[in-house]
Amino acid sequence: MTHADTLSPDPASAHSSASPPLPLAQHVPVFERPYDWSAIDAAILQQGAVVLRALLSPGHVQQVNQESDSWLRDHQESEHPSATSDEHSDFLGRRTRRIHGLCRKLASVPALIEHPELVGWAERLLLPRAASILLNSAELIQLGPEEKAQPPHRDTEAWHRVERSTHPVMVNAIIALTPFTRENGATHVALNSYAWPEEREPLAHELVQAEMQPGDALLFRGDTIHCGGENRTALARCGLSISYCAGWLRPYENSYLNVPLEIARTLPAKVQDLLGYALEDALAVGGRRLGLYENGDPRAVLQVGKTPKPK
Ligand SMILES: O=C(O)CCC(=O)C(=O)O
Repeated sequence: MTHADTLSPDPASAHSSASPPLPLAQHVPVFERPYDWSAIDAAILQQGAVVLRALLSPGHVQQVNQESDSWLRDHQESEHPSATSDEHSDFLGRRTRRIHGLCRKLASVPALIEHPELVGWAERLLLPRAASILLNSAELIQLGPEEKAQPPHRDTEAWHRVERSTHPVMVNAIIALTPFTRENGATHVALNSYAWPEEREPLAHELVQAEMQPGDALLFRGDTIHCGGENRTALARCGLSISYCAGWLRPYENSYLNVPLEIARTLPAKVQDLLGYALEDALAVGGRRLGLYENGDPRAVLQVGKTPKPK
């Protein structure tokens, strides 16, 4: 099965001479509260990305910012990319600080990981390709002054053998915790790029920036080409990326290691599921079970006194 069999056509090339080509969207589609989720889902599936105004309240944003500022202040030497290669460190950004393991570092984050609107959205987009969803990563991104633009990429490149299709296998929500502006590196997005051939790279005018106010969120399919922009200001641009993937994929963030079992035990049940303490059970649709603990349900390990011991 090729991409062309399954994906919407490339709007720049798919029209015959009889019908004029569709103009490329100049802006990421924007939705205000009350959200029309069927229109939002359709826009993301068809164009790749949307901006939601005011997903989080100002109070919520303030709480996350207070917690992350305090963590970053108390851990000056950590949370810089200590990536596996120079190339990867360049990709992550030499002037960018990234916090992982947020469930053990920032008290407000578990509620955001299980945010009903985000989880509902992720399930609607991902469950056509899986029996369950997982947290792919929860990452606080502080893009520092003078940071360079990231190379455009698809998050799904991580799973380079998985075919792109009508539904993605991963979705990402980047929540603005400061303004996201053209000058400070608002995320660039190539709309419709989920349907492009692998080798097609975006032209400069095909990358549109998602300008946002604190509390707004950029929601996109993980196979949409995007990148952090260049920060030409003296202040950091801060965002919280919460991404989800199909339950049969290996997530980007290793939550079993980043969130120790004794902390996982204290988290809400839905967050535990999203961290991987639930089976991916595809028996009913002709698949198998994944994520077993001692041949059974991994939830067993969450009971106090059930610390895993080698037998
Ligand atoms: O910071 C951003 O705007 C995007 C970050 C991103 O795409 C990444 O780190 O992979």
